Amino acid sequence: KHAVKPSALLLPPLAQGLPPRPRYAHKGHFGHVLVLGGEQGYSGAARLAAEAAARVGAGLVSLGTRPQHAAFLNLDRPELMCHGVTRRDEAQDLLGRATVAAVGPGLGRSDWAALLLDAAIDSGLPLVVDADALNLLAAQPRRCERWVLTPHPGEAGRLLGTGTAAVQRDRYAAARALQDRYGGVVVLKGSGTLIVGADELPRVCIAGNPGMASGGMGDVLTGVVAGLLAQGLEPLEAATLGVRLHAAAGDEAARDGERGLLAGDLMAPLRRWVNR
Ligand code: NPW
Ligand code: AMP
Ligand code: MG
Repeated sequence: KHAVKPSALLLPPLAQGLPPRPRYAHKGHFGHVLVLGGEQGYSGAARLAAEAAARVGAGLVSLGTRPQHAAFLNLDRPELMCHGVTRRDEAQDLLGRATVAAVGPGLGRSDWAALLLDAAIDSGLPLVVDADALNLLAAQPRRCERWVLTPHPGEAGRLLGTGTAAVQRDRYAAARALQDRYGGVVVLKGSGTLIVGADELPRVCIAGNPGMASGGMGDVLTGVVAGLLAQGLEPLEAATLGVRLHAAAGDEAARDGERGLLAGDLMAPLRRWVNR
């Protein structure tokens, strides 16, 4: 019933998604990612997503976060532009300068979080929606064709109202149901990540490893997909290539051992894989 297209298992070479950079290139050619997230206690998630977007080649990366985080979040990564956001017009101002927004890493579920998600949806930009933005979406379902949703099985269970176990019993059916209900492209994460677009048979990524079962790993994937969208890839291609780059980087980083693998360890391998 949920057959996988045989060619899905024979995905094209990793580098095929991104052309070589022209000699005359400047940062404006590679898009501007805005990451929205980083509630008190979870600022690291937004920081990881932002660095990952930069590591796969986005021209510019900004962060919109709680004002108390803006001053320190880019101290060890000054390439990132960090802004405190409290009001809707401040979010709109940042969104107006971005080409892609990634909303959700460490976002929390407060009124502030809902304000940032609403502003991102209303911006008309291509979006990556992850983590707490998915939990907000589960509470107030909406449909959009411009977004890539990246739920783990727990978030998928909330989005479908079925719980984690039902999602894991039939991951193909769950990914398809998510796409039917919410639109766009759905990435159902976990071992054997599925990528589903409208009218498409699911694509599956069998790379990656259990070392990647550690905090912040999904936040890195969010940044990777956003960084690829910023460079002009279509949502389904950005999601597919993003999942594969993330898994390949995770497998390279796991050469030092699966246990103790940290999300930040993927940054250097990501740069190598995106340049292959
Ligand atoms: P169970 O227990 O099996 O029913 P949550 P979160 C399930 C931020 N972070 N296979 C599992 O459910 C994020 O960005 C910040 C099966 C599990 O207990 C978010 O904003 C960090 N089940 C926020 O924290 C680093 C699976 O989901 C539950 C599964 C909350 O995000 C950490 C957990 O999910 C984090 O990224 C699988 N493969 N994967 C930082 N450094 O700032 C997940 N589940 O309750 O949505 O919590 O994912 O930690
Ligand atoms: P999150 O739960 O949002 O932090 O996302 C975790 C990320 O790590 C997703 O991209 C998962 O697919 C990946 N991941 C976690 N555990 C595994 C595993 N056992 N095998 C492959 N990938 C994994
Ligand atoms: Mg996550």
